This record gives sequence, C-alpha cells and structure tokens, in this order.
Amino acid sequence: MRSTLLLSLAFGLAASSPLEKRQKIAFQSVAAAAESVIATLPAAALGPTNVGVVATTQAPATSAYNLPSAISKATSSITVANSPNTSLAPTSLPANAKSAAKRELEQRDSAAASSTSCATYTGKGPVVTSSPSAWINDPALTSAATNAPVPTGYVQADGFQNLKGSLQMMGYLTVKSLDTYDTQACANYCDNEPLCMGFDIYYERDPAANTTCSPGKNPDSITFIGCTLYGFHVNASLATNTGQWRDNFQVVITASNGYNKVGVKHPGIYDNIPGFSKPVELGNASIDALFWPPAVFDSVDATGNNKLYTYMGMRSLQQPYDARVCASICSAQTAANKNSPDKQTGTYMPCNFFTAYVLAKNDVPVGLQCAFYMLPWNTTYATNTGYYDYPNWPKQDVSNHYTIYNSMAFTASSFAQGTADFGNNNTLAGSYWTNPNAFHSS
Ligand SMILES: *[C@@H]1O[C@H](CO)[C@@H](O)[C@H](O)[C@H]1NC(C)=O
Ligand SMILES: *[C@@H]1O[C@H](CO)[C@@H](O)[C@H](O)[C@H]1NC(C)=O
Ligand SMILES: *[C@@H]1O[C@H](CO)[C@@H](O)[C@H](O)[C@H]1NC(C)=O
Ligand SMILES: *[C@@H]1O[C@H](CO)[C@@H](O)[C@H](O)[C@H]1NC(C)=O
Ligand SMILES: *[C@@H]1O[C@H](CO)[C@@H](O)[C@H](O)[C@H]1NC(C)=O
Ligand SMILES: CC(=O)N[C@H]1CO[C@H](CO)[C@@H](O)[C@@H]1O
Repeated sequence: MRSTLLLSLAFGLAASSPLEKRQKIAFQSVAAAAESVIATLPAAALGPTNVGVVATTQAPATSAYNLPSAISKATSSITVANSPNTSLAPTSLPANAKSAAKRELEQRDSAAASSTSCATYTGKGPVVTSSPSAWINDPALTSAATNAPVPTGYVQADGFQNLKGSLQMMGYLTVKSLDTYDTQACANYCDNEPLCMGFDIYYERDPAANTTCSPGKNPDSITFIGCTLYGFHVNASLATNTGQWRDNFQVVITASNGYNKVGVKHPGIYDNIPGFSKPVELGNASIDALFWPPAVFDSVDATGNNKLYTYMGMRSLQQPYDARVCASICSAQTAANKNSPDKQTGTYMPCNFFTAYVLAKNDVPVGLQCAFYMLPWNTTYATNTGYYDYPNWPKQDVSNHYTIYNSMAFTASSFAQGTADFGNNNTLAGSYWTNPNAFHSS
C-alpha cells in the first residue's frame, strides 16, 4: 500500500538534526551527493579555459551549454519507477567526467588551434608591462573594478570585487570578450541570455603571441577583458582561477567582479514547454507536501485509509538551471512507467507535476533540483525555504545554511484540459480528484 515513508537517504526524509522538520527533504544529503559530482566536472564545465585565445579568435565566443545534449543526458538513465519506494535515478557521474585531480586549466590543443599556430593576439584592455605579480595590483587595472557601477537589475555578489581570480563554478554558460571594462555591457549579455543568473567580469594577462613561437617562450602581454555568464548566482568563494603558466608566460587575473540578477526571473522560455502549462513561481521555497489529501503529514487519513503518496522522487542536476530539462525527465518518466504498468493492477505512476529550483549551500549552488509528483500542489504548500544544519550536532561549532531560489512549479497541461493522466487508476481519479482547478493558482 502507500503507507511507507522509507526513501533512500539521498532523497528522503531522514532528519540528521533536531532542527529539521521530519517531512523536509534532507538537503544536506542531496548537497553532499551533488558536491561529489561537482568535484568530477571537467574544467570546461566551470569556466573558460585559455580564454584569451578562445575569445580573441572566435566571435561570438564558445557556448558551453547545449539543451538537447543536457536533455539526452538527463533522460538516458530513466528506469521504470511504479513503486513509491523507488527513488528516481540517483545523480550519476557524467560519463566523460575527468577526475578532480586533472581539473587544472589546460591549454587548448585542438585542430582548430593548430591552424593558427604562431598566431598573434590583441587585447582590448590597458597594456600594463609590469611583472605578473605587480600586474595584478596595478591601479590602471584594479581601479576599474573598484569604481565599477553596479548594473541596473543586478547586485554585487558579497565580497566579489577586485579579486585576483576568475570564477570556476558549475553552471558556466559562455564567455564574451568586452571592448572596455563595462559592467553594464556584460549585464546586457546576461540579460540577452535567458539562462543567465549571474556573471563575472575581469582582466586577464594573456600572451600577445603563441608562446611556443616566441623568443624565450615569454611574449609580451595583452590584456583580455572577460565577461563570463553563469546559469546560477555567483559566489566570491569560487573565484579560484588565478591563472596558469603557458611555457614561460604567466597568465594572471585581476579586477574580477561578480554580479547577480535581482529577484526571480521567469524567462519566457518556460511558458510553452510541451505538455506543461505556464509555470507558477514559488520564489525561495519548494513544495513541502507528500500525501494527498494533505492536512497532516501522515500516511493515513482520519478514517485509517492509506493516503495517496504523490511524491515520485527528485533529481539533482549539476548543470545550469534550466527547467526544460526537469520537464523532459517528468515526461520521460511517465512514458517509461506507462510502458511497464504494474502487472497486477495495470496502473502506473504518472508524473503530472514538477518543481524546479536551485539548491544552494552557504550561497554556493549545488544543483538544479527537479522534484516530481503525481498530483499538482499549489503555492499554499510551498513552505520549505531551507534550513541550517549542524553537521557536528549536538556541537554547534559549524553550521551549513541550505537555501532555495528560482523555484517554479509546472503542471501537466492535461490537468487544465480535464484529461489528466491518473495512471489508469480510476479509483484515484474518482475519489481523490474532485476539483483540479483548486490546484492552479494562475
Ligand atoms: C516499500 O518498502 C517497505 C519497506 O521496505 C515495504 O514494506 C513495502 O512493501 C514497500 N512498498 C512497495 C509498494 O514496494
Ligand atoms: C602554437 O604553436 C604550436 C607550434 O607551431 C602549435 O602546435 C600550437 O597549436 C599553437 N598553439 C596555439 C594556441 O595556437
Ligand atoms: C531569495 O534568494 C535569493 C538568492 O539567495 C536572495 O538574494 C533573496 O534575497 C531571497 N529572497 C527572499 C525574499 O528571501
Ligand atoms: C489507486 O488509488 C487508490 C486511492 O484512490 C489507492 O488506494 C490505490 O492504492 C491505488 N492503486 C494503485 C495500484 O496505485
Ligand atoms: C491550494 O489548494 C487548496 C486545496 O487543496 C486550497 O484550500 C487553497 O486555497 C489553495 N491555495 C491557493 C493559493 O490557491
Ligand atoms: C561555500 C562558500 O564559501 N560560500 C561563500 C559565498 O560567499 C559568501 C560571501 O563572500 C561567503 O560568506 C560564503 O562563505
């Protein structure tokens, strides 16, 4: 029956400190699993590598995120889950993941690069001829960062000003080359990229020529002005790319500033996802409900009957926030379940509703979270805004703060049309589903 509350730890309800209400999803377990995936992401998924060369030889610069491949990766591991005990496919390591040990920035040595061997490069930033260690502190460069205006519609990320490193963070979208250190110009790029939630602008000391072709393998320097866009809010603690050696030339970075888009953005790309109606914004909260009818978080109703367990599990994706990927998982899960219904009853678990939100740990994003349900829940149930966790409980020496943002809810369009998929369960449709419109708050 549907009375069990046992889920796997990573997706479940187990509380690790008394501060957590028992129905809440254990974000600390989700985050720990996500962090181990993030640790395996290749450098190219975290930020541009060899940016000066890339951005001065390609216009517009490379795009690091591709929706069709994100969808095919996210849906490739789907297995039938017609029992409420089954957690959806756990976060899996990307097939081509490199080990974290190999994450140091690498020089690009592609075929395209070899056709430009002995190429020379020009930068748009001020040329500063001092040594790399003096270069990073030269006021000709750093004053741009300290005087930069905060662009309209953005806030400066806490402490993210004039850092000596560029961002290395999950959710990297693309890099643009700027003509001047212009925070508004970078913000304009971010505004034109629907998935962009934050950006990093910085100066990078790059070689004026291919180092291998230059005398002493240490050519003059140029100053590249980078503008990198991310599908999450940026955090100063991840401005960790302080450069690298290319032969005898030292690439270094300075004047690195990070900005985040204010408020929840609901880009139009989510208004017409096939099979789903326009999303409802849940702000900084996720749905905190499992059983229908809701009332209390118990598995049986007042007369002792088992309630319907509507929650189907969640996925944590270490890629830019993109609710379309969650939608494709929801649809693929319904199709897989429908294709292999329960042998005895002929019923299956349809995914009729999902939420997509960012889970952050201490302001650092750990993933795009997708949570799946058989029935829709409205904003009344969006009450989980995260929590503080004390990993060494009962000692309170350390605490981690889990928060949520950009939370959105999507309901299958079939509900609006009154042709909802109840998984062949007429009992469910008849007795538990009386007023679908009650679930739509917009
Ligand atoms: C769910 O798991 C519990 C405990 O392992 C088990 O007793 C129950 O039969 C399972 N329910 C289903 C539907 O598989
Ligand atoms: C630099 O020149 C070497 C030797 O000609 C070539 O193999 C390499 O691809 C070039 N690198 C770049 C980034 O153009
Ligand atoms: C929602 O979360 C974002 C990102 O953490 C934060 O900047 C904002 O202040 C939060 N809003 C509210 C109303 O708490
Ligand atoms: C069908 O729905 C009823 C509730 O309406 C539930 O008790 C029953 O377990 C469901 N059957 C299956 C096989 O899901
Ligand atoms: C959400 O649905 C419940 C019925 O399940 C209803 O009582 C409540 O008013 C609804 N809330 C909103 C915001 O529509
Ligand atoms: C995980 C982490 O280091 N998060 C940091 C994000 O940035 C703020 C402001 O600099 C820090 O307070 C957090 O510790």
